[in-house]
Parts: sequence; C-alpha cells; structure tokens
Amino acid sequence: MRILLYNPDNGVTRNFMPHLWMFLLQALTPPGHEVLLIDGNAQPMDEDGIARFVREQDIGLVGIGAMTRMIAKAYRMADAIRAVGVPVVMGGPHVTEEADEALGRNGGPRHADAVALGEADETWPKIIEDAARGKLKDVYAPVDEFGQERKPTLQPYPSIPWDTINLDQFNLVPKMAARMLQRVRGGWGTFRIIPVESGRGCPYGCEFCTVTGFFGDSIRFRTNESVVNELLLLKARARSEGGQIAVFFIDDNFAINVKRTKSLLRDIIAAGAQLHWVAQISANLLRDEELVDLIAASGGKWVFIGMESIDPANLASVNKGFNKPGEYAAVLERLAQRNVYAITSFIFGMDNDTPGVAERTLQEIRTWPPGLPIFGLLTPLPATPLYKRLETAGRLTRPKHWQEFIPFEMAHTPLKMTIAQAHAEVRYGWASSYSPEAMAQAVDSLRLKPLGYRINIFIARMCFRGIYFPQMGPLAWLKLISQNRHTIFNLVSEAFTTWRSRPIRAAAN
Ligand code: B12
Ligand code: SF4
Repeated sequence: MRILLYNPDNGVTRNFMPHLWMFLLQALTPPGHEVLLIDGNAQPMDEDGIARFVREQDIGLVGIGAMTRMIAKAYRMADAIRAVGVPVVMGGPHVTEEADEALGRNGGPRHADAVALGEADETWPKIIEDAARGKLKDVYAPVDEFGQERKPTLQPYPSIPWDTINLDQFNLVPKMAARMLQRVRGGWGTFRIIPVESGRGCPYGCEFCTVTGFFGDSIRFRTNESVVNELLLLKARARSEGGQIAVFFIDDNFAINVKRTKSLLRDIIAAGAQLHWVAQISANLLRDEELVDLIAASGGKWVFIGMESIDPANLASVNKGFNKPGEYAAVLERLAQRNVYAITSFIFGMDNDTPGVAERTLQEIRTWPPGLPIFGLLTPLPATPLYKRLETAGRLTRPKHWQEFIPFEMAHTPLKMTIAQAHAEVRYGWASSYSPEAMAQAVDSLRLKPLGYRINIFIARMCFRGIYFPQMGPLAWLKLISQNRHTIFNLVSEAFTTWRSRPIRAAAN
C-alpha cells in the first residue's frame, strides 16, 4: 500500500522545520508499504491539489497530523481526500483531545475514518495492518493488555534513515542561490533544520500547556548512544551533500534532568557529533554554569526560553511560578558570554496584564543581550487546565476557536484589558522588535563579536518576523530586504572587506 503522511501549513508563515512525527511514523511503518511525506509548509497544497495527488499517486491511506492551530485546514484536506474514496487517519495533540469532533460524533461532520490517540509509535503498525485489510477501527488508543494507557519507552528508539530520506522539500536555501552557496566555505548549498527528540514528557504542568497532559509527567529518555548515532548520521549527510544541517532538540525541556543532559552533551562532544543546535530549556535550569559550558561546547547556538511574562503574579496565575523574572538578565548574559543566544517567548493577555504590558516588557528586553523575542496571546488549548478554568468561569468567548482559526485573536477576555487591547500589545511587541531600526540595533549590539554572529542574528530576525507579519511569497521578502537595505549593505561590505583582506594578510605573512 502507498501511504501519504501530510501536515498542513498554518497559513501565516512557512515553518522553518519539518515535523518529526512524519519521519518517525515512516520509520515505524512495517515493510511492504511505501510512505510519501508532504509538509504543507514546504509544499503548499489546497483541497483540489491533495485530492488529485492521492488519486494520481494511487494512495491507499492518508495520515494527517495537526496542532489545534492547523486543525481547520487539516479537516478541509481530510474531507477532500475522503471525497475521492481514500481513508484518512488523524493523529496528534488536537484530535487526541477532540476525537469526537474528528469522527463526527458530536453533531458535526465526520472528517476522519480513524483517530490515533496520544503517542502512536506502537499503534501505527496496527493501523496500517487494519487499513490494508479495509478494516480500520474508529479509535486507536495506546493501551496495554489490561486497557491501561501505555507510553512508549523510547528505548529502543527507531533509527530514522537520515542518510537516505528524500529531504528535497526541506531546504531553507532558495533554489536560485543554492548553486553559488555550495561553494561558500563549509558548503551552504543546502541548509536544513532537523527535529531530533532526546526525551518526552514534562512534569511542570503549566496551565496553558498540552504537554504534561499529553506526554505525561514522567520523562522518558532515549539512550545517549542512540541520540549520538542520529547526530553522526545527520552530520555525515550534511558533509556528503555540501550543505549544513542544524538540529532542533524538540524535547519540551531539554535539561529537565540536568545530570542526564550533561552526560548526553559530554557524549556528543566525545564522539565528535557536534552540529549547531537549538533546544528549549527553562530559565531556572540555566543557572548551572557547567551546563551552559557544555551547551556551548556541544554546538548549542540558540536556546528557546518560555519566559511568558516579567510579572511574577502572571506567572503564578498560570502555574509557572518557577520562572523568576529577576534572574532572566543573568541567564541571558551567561549564555551570551558563550555566544549562545536566546529565543525569548512572551505571552500577553494574562490575567494581571494591563495596557502598556508590551512596552514594559520591551524596556526589560532592551537591557538584555540581543536575541529573538516572540510574542503570543494566552490561548486556551483543548483539555488544558487553562481551558477548564476559563470554561468553568464562563469566560470563553469562542469556545471552539479552532474551528475558525484567526491568527492572534483571543478566545477569552483577559481580566484587566479587552481582547482588542491585548492584540494591540502583541502588535506593538512585534513591530517594535522587528522594525528595520530594531534589526540594525540588534546587529550593532554585537559589533565586538565576529561577523558571523551578526549575520546569524540578522537572518534569524528576518525569519522570525514572519511569525507575526505574513511573509509567504517572494514579493513580501523583497519588500523586507529593501526596508533593511542599510543593515544588509553594511554586513555585505564588511564581509567583502574581510574576504579581500585575507590574501593580503597571507602575502604579508
Ligand atoms: C517542535 C514544536 C514546534 C515547532 C514546529 C513544529 C515542528 N516543525 O516540529 C515550532 C517551534 C515552530 C512550534 C511552534 C508552535 N507550536 Co509547537 N511544539 C513543538 C513540540 C515541542 C514538539 C513537536 C514534536 O515533534 N513532538 C514529538 C512528536 C514525536 O510528537 P507528536 O508530534 O505529538 O507526534 C506523536 C503523536 O502525536 C502522534 N501523531 C502526531 N501526528 C500524527 C499523525 C498521524 C496520522 C498519526 C497516526 C499519529 C500522529 O504520533 C507521534 C508519535 O507518537 C510540541 C510539544 C511536544 N512535545 O510534542 C509543541 C506543540 C505541538 N506546539 C504547540 C503550539 C501551541 C505551538 C504554537 C501554536 C505556539 C505559538 N503560540 O505560537 C506554534 C505554532 C506553529 C505553527 N506551525 O503554526 C502545542 C500544540 C498544542 C495543540 N493542542 O495544538 C504543543 C503540544 C506544545 C504545547 N505547549 O502545548 N512548535
Ligand atoms: S515547562 Fe514548557 S513543556 Fe513543561 S508544562 Fe511548562 S510550558 Fe509545558
């Protein structure tokens, strides 16, 4: 049977990275089947396009995964596929919480033939077997023989054949530039960000988060050896194709067990498996100097920190009191001293937020080393404690907000500001942080660092801006390049001067 795994785009920006679930399920597919992957972020498709694709490619089963944010599009695509007679199985965090919605059991239309609840590592082979026999069940739950929920151990962990998988759709280097960049030092004909997990689960239980409920509060880790081997495979691929691969450790809190993280990072260094990497780590765990040393030595370049708010009352209200705003600056300095920078994520519209929260937050941010600030709105995702609290209090203004997804539109009213005010704060945060002046300032603040760091932060800022300001097509990018032409000109001239001075220095020597 030919199987298509599909993940829809979010309609606002292109994701910089493919989704791990696709590669994982592909690796877990029993022999005798062929699995094709389409990530809507890399290969945009509409309903007609996907219906045509499954017919022309003789697809026998389509698996669709989606977060809540993309579920409306996922349902539309599923409807189009089912309309041409091909069965659809859906999985991922949204349908796990809203299986009845996907199966049309709550009065709405049916979108999926089957739903895979929770982690599907062990149920996926069974789903394929049933689909091949034409006997799909409605629901596949990861349970043991006694009907108790069972979480995959991650030991052993499937080996994803990164050396042979077709990754053509996941290259961040524009086609026009690829040939020229292949010859740049180290080879830049391809640049791929690849998701790797080293563990699953998070015990912290922040009120707005799906993770503790979905993956559980006990953490499961892969062996160091299995992670190191995966990195070595990726490194070999990058070398063989004259390109670059960076890794995103998608663990929710990569240093949740500091001792184990240190041991993994030491093993990465010992095996020479360093690649540039990004990971999510909470600020409280970055107090440890030795950990930060190892992060830098093992290739860590960016750390995503869910700061959420600079107001301790807000943090307490969402069960994230372990974040201490008073130590944010020291944590970021500690990272920056080792040339590691932070993606600092903030949520506005919390219950203690009042108008002006964005400027108050920006005043703090301006005192920190440059990074990539991102701003979102508090969103009640299905089955989270936040959803339940707001529902009980009768505060949900759009209880089924995912059915009509509107970017940056709240689904409940915050206590001390209106929905419109909360959005205005987010807009202010993005506009102030990513204006051409702010970009130039971020680059300039790294003037004592080598040029590479300035280019890195500039390109990262150009991309991150797209999370809020739609920049899907070449025209949007051209406009952005023109707005930032002074910074680009300065960086290019400095690069040119550095390049020209090399032979002169060599000759002088
Ligand atoms: C990496 C990541 C991202 C990446 C992008 C995704 C990517 N390219 O990988 C980035 C950083 C860009 C990102 C952004 C966002 N993310 Co995110 N992200 C994650 C994260 C940390 C890891 C995802 C992952 O790979 N997990 C590991 C794999 C193995 O698990 P999985 O995807 O769930 O897949 C398993 C099962 O769900 C199931 N499955 C999944 N799909 C399918 C499909 C089929 C057919 C089947 C059978 C089974 C199946 O089988 C898999 C194996 O067991 C998760 C948290 C987490 N730990 O999962 C949050 C998470 C998915 N993100 C979340 C959110 C909210 C967001 C944002 C909306 C945040 C924001 N406010 O901006 C944005 C939206 C991005 C967008 N595209 O629009 C939520 C989603 C909750 C929900 N109900 O939708 C999560 C769960 C985190 C949370 N705090 O709750 N994210
Ligand atoms: S620390 Fe991160 S992953 Fe863990 S519960 Fe909080 S927000 Fe979710």
